[in-house]
Amino acid sequence: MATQDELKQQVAKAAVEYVKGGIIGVGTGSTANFFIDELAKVKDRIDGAVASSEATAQRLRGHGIQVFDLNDVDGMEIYVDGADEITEQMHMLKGGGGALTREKIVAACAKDFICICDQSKLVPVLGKFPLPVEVIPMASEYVARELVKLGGQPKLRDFTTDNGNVILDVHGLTITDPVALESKINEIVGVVTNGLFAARPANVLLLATADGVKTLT
Ligand code: ABF
Repeated sequence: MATQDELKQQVAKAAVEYVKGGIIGVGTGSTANFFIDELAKVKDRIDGAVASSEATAQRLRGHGIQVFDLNDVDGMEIYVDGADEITEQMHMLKGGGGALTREKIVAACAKDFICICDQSKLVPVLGKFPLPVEVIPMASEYVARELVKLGGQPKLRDFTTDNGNVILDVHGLTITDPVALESKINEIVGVVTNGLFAARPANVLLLATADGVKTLT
């Protein structure tokens, strides 16, 4: 039976099929890292990449892939990234790695979001994985109180984002309407972004299973 890392590698290889050229948006996390390693093998096919975190930028550069500033790029055909949870409706919960804001920005500039996951990430309802919310540091206590009113139990992560902000991980949510909750949390003053990627869901889910990589669209 394949290990979780082998599954991640399989799905990373499958994602390379979607790389046709131009500039590629690249996510963050262990599955995205496998994708970067596979992307390096076809780097002559592309002009470069836009990274969703400093860690990803460093790994891309380490492979000799040119990293572009998002402001120097008109748009991208694809953004490839993992998720902490995803539903069959393609709604995602992301940000366990703390890069949610840049991930959402880079994803917004891409025509298609290709989500790469192993089968453990596919869930019927989002929320078992704590929902990350990036917050301006001075607002963290206020935002935490507002999140409690929404039924969550926020915990401050011991972490500073690439943008110099903090993250509240919200436990105890059963997210039956991710589109509505994404917008509601974003309306709290002091919130930069939350880890629900539902208003802009994935276009393609490549899911590594024991029976091979499945494609959901
Ligand atoms: C990024 O990486 C994040 O949004 C998500 O938190 C994480 C998934 O990491 P991994 O691929 O290591 O499980 O996509």
